[in-house]
Amino acid sequence: MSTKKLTSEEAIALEDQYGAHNYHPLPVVLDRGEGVFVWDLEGNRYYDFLSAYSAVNQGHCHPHILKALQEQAQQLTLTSRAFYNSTLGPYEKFVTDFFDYDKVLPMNTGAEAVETAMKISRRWGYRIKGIPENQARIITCHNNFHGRTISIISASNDGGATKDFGPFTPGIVSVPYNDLAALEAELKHPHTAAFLVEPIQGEAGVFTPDADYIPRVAALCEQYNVLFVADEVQTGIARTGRLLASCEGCNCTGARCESTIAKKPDVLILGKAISGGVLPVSAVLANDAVMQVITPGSHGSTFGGFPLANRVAMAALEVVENENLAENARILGELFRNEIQKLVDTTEVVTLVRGRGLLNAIVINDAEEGDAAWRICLKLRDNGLLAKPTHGNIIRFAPPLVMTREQLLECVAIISNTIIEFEANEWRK
Ligand code: IF1
Repeated sequence: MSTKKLTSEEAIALEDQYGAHNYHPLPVVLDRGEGVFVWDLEGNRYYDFLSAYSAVNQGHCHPHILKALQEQAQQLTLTSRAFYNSTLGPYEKFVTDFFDYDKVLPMNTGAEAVETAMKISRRWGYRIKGIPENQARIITCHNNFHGRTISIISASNDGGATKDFGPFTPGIVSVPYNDLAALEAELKHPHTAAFLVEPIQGEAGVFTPDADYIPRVAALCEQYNVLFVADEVQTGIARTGRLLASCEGCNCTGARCESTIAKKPDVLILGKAISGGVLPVSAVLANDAVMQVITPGSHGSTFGGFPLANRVAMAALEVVENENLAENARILGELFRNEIQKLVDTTEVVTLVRGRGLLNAIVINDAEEGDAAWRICLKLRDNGLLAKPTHGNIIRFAPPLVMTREQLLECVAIISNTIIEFEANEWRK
């Protein structure tokens, strides 16, 4: 590879010519990151308000995580699971203690972890609940996002994600989100193995359910002997102001889970930030009564539980604990929503702000097919802040959790000024 630095224009042209067109990125080419900031090829600095979809909760290139990566990279990177490795046991002990579960099944991407949870659910359904062979059902929610595999998109009602990828995996039913009556009706079906749910729907536009939804979901699942499977790939690991969003109804205040007035998920799916965005690391956690259904040969992955990932994930979780990221997210999140609410009260362009912790979104007063949110994101970029629309007229705001109060207030000013300028110069014109 040549050592000459590309221009942003050249980098975009290369991606356009040689890469599959499965994305429509905001036109900015990132070249370097540190903490809450990223820089483009021309050296312009931006606040990162996406954090790689909440994978970089610990901030870019966190030195504690990079140290673990570098040390382990020089010692041993990959062994497969055909042999034991010296980092896996310590990591498994660490992560199960951290989240208060008996066992973990390590994987790589979020989608793989969701697939793993679906397999665990089906096996549990047959072997423990006694569902007749090949009859197991998994309940999911309308407007969910759990990943891109064929079985996962079989649960999706997003045409863009599903069109012409059929036939789909059977045994998946769907209910409206935040609707306990609809859920209960499906839970009653004796062949139901699991309810798979995001504690907050990210892709749907940071759709935040009623405060008692998740605790009541947990109770209903227990009542009907159905596994409560929480997809915390995006919401987990301090993002929403708690270690886990599905513990919202629970008492614990510390970084680690100390449970519990609320029932924890029977199966917990983690990804993204469990590595601080350094490597694809994901995990499925459950207690022995559930995880025992997984037997040698029934599931695995070449990389799942690899030495590099094990060390990196431990370091990434240490950062979450040592730097009180859950508490910081809770405090800054409240400040952010309060400040942005002042903007909502004075502008016609934004109709509402919602979210929990530092997973927030604003809704732009435009049709879903409109381009106002996209144009605002271009202006935010020009003003030094990167965010991306979801579902057309919604803009998600999810900065790294290592942000300071001063930085957050500076970002609120960028967002407010951008919207005010947009209203003056481009709105309805
Ligand atoms: C893309 C959204 C975020 C997830 C939940 C599993 C996965 C994801 C709750 C799969 C992944 C991503 C992937 C990314 C866009 C994105 C996303 F906008 F689509 F919703 F984060 F907000 N469960 N989310 O959110 O994890 O296999 O990707 O590691 O373009 O697909 P993965």
